[in-house]
Amino acid sequence: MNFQYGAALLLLAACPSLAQEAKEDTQPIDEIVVAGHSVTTNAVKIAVDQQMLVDTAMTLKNLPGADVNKNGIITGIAQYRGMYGDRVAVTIDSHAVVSGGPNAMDAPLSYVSPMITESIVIERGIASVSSAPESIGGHLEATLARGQFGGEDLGLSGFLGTRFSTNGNLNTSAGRITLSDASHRFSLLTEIDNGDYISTPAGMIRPSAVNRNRYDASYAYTNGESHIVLFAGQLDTENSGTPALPMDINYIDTNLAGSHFLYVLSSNLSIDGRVALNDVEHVMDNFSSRTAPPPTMQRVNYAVGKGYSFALAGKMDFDSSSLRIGIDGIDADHDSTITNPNNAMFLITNFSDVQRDLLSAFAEWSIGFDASELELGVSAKRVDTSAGDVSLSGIMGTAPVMLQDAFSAADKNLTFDDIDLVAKYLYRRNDYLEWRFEVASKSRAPSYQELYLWLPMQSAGGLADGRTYIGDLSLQAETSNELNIGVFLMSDSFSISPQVFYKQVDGYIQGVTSTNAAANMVSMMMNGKPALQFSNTDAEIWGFDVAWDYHLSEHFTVDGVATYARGRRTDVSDNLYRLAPPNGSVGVTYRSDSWSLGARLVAYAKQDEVSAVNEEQTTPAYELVNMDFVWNPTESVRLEARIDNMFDTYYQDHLTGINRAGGSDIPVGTRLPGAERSLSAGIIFSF
Ligand SMILES: [Cu+2]
Repeated sequence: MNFQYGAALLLLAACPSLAQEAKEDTQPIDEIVVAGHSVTTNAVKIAVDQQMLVDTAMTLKNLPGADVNKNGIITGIAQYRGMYGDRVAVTIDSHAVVSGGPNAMDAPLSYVSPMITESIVIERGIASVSSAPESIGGHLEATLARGQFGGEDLGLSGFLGTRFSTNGNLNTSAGRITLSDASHRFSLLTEIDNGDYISTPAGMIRPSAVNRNRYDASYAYTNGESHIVLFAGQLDTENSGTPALPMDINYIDTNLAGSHFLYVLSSNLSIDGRVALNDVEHVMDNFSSRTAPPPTMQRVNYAVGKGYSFALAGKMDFDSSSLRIGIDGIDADHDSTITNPNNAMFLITNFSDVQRDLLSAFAEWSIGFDASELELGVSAKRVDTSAGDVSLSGIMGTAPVMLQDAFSAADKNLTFDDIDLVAKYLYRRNDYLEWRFEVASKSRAPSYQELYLWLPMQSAGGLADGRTYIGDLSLQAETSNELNIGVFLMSDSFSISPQVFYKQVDGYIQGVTSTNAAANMVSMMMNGKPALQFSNTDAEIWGFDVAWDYHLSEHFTVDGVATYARGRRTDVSDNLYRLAPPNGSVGVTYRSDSWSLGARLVAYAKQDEVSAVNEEQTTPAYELVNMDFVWNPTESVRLEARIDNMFDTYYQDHLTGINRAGGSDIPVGTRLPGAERSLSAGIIFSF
């Protein structure tokens, strides 16, 4: 605890006089536009619907600090500054989504199909306590493109568009129709994604097909100040490949519904709230999309997840400050069963009646000074978890039965109480210079897999290291004490925004070689290696990221980003698993009134700071060149074309994972290569 207060005092003492150089506001002085994404000291904003890709998570690649752990073509897990998975909070229209797959096959960003997603905003640096209750690794907010309110009379608006990529005959088509006037808005959205196997310079990746439909219907009302939105939606994914995982998606069926509102009571008092529910029914298997193993080894995993999230907050505005107080929570239930289609006796309850309920109360005070802004936040969180008894049948040996008996006898009702503290200070020195200092202590209670995985399995939230894991009922929450310092410098033609960060993570939850003899016996039979048990270790992560742009002339811009994050254990000598290697890009863009043409060089360094305990393979460095062209012949028509990997380079993205699927051109155990030279084209008609 001393660290937080000490650092906060140090921070305040180091800040220049608060009253210096009066300015009207302390909004970010400007934004840097890199590859069409805008970067400020506070946030990175991506216009997702303008990106030609099928997996929205891929928009995170090569943004300052961000990347994506990719286990399949639509199974991208957000990574930010060395953290990923449950550590990074992803919200959709400020609602959390309960994932159904114990291996994160339906990671939150798989719910926002790219052509119907308006934007993703990454909170740069440390997430505010009001953004998401658990956000130790940062926060991303995705917004669906549900259209705008209209004029006095009811009118129709919307779009219809399709994109095609030669590689894998990948097609994404989407449309929106909105009926709206100044106070009512009714919208229907749909996107349909289909594709075959992806080709690389080393051959085809099997299975890498994609079949996904997404639907959303919404109604919104506003009186100009207050508003309410109601929505219902569906995700329908079928037979999609996840070659870095032991099984592929057979189907994912998710229903989503919810509402959020803002009610302005008076000029200085408002309340806002939200509630959303979703349920997921998911089947994956290891034989229908990839080469089937022998009949005795075939598995079907049926998983369901359901739950809801809610929040209620009030905001009071005073002369030069505002106070936001609220509660939020996420209740999630999970069940997962594994069977063998060739053996009616075989059954494992992987997760049984698992519940994880989070409740948080927060207060956030924002104080505006002449040239600066201070935000102080505190949140108190309680996570209650429980699990039912488990069973198994049709399995040889006494070790699994010992694990089952031990798990059934144990107390599985657990409670985690934690407090998060966040302080952010923004200082605008003048029109050309802005500083940002942030300090926080953030926590995360263990995930349900980390606690309740009782039989060694690979259902580890998408880690995809090929190891089998068991949970630990005595796990504690992990706490990250962190510091973030940023600066934004600009002149008439040049802007740059570097940030440095350091996180000390106490109790960092990570698999370590198990000492449980029964678990190790089961694991040895499965893959010849002992199990890894989720354990509290210690770690530190540090790094920097930067975005810059330079306007050569009215039409020509050069821009770039660079990201560096380094993570290692501090209790033993090892590196953290699956961190993006140092990477960066430089692009040049020519923009006229109706068209633009850009070329971008993307470079990733080798990654040899790998985790020994996860048996992580190193990856060599590579460079790629991509080009894109956009033309608006009229206001309502957008034509797009893209070449990815122009020189047909063979490369392996360190975060793409190792192939686990037999019958592919890529040998099992080899890191999956990136796509070969691919041409894409699209047309979008707006009305
Ligand atoms: Cu799955």
